[in-house]
Amino acid sequence: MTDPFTAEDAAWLAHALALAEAQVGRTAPNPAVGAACVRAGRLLGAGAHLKAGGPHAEVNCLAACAEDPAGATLYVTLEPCSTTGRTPPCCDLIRAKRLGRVVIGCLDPNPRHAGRAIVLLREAGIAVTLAEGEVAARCRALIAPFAKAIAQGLPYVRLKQAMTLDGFIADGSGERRAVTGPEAYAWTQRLRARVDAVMVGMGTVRVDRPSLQPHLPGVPPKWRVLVDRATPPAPGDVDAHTLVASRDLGYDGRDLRPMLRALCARGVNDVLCEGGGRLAGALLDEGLVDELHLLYAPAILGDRTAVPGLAIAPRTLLAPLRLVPVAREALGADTLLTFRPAPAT
Ligand code: AOF
Ligand code: ZN
Repeated sequence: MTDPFTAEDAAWLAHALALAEAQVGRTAPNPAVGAACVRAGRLLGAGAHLKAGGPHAEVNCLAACAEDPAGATLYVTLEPCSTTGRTPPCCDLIRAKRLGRVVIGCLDPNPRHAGRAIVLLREAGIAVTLAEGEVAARCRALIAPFAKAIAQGLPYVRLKQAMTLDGFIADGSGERRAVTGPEAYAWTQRLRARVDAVMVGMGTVRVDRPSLQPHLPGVPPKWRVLVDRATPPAPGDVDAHTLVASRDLGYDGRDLRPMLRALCARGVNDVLCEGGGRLAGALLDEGLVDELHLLYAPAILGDRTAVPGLAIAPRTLLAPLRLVPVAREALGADTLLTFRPAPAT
């Protein structure tokens, strides 16, 4: 008999999920995970995984319980680990603390653990429920970058481009000024805080000198990845948090895939590309992009010398690069459109 996943379970798991979501962008190369321990509708304790190499969410949650959690239900957004990594297996702790039931948000894509907790815990007489529905989908979405990195050795790639309605990121003057407004800027800061690294082409560094760091209190610095195809970085472009693609990631000036593999091997699961147009185009042409965030300002340049934001290899209307819309949002006067590339047919 498996215990059903109830509406009350969904609410407690959502509580654990909120704790995990607050840690996104801080736990690389590990996933963000949250946990809550509940008895008879009452929260005994909760916790999240705060840092790679540190205690897992289950450990922090059970340590936070003011009373003995024996017989209680543990809600955890990711399947508990079952072998020793940098920290001991959480399944052992769950057994030792004699929890009565464990509700799991999603299975661990890590082959060391995948599905094993369910068997191990049930063998120990602990009821196990796998979440379903919307909250389960949110638990999976939360660890999508971790899952891709584990399965493919490649980071989850987000592409952000702020453009005019006719798809330009700058006019032909060679100067760079902000295309979109303050709300879009604030949104970009929050996105940067959630990823593990921010990547740009050297051309963008030359004209823009972006700091690429989220300027938000309490957010640790991110890797800045400079993709140097033709232009080498100047000493002033590089700081302690900079990775130069040719120097640090074996970039040969052409194939981006091996460069991204090397970035993943450095513990980056989630990377945000912020331009320029040719790097964005090359990532799209190589099929390396997982999510596109296109910010459109209500402005048109119509200038043939202006800089296109998505310089992919030209296609025809019969075979354009197809995208699947995911979300639309107004950011002040600007519009944020989020897409995923359509699966190849
Ligand atoms: C975490 N935090 O809360 C959970 C994880 O090297 P370790 O011991 O930290 O183990 C990392 C693996 O543990 C990770 O790849 C994932 O499969 C599993 N679960 N990891 O960092 C957590 N529950
Ligand atoms: Zn664990």
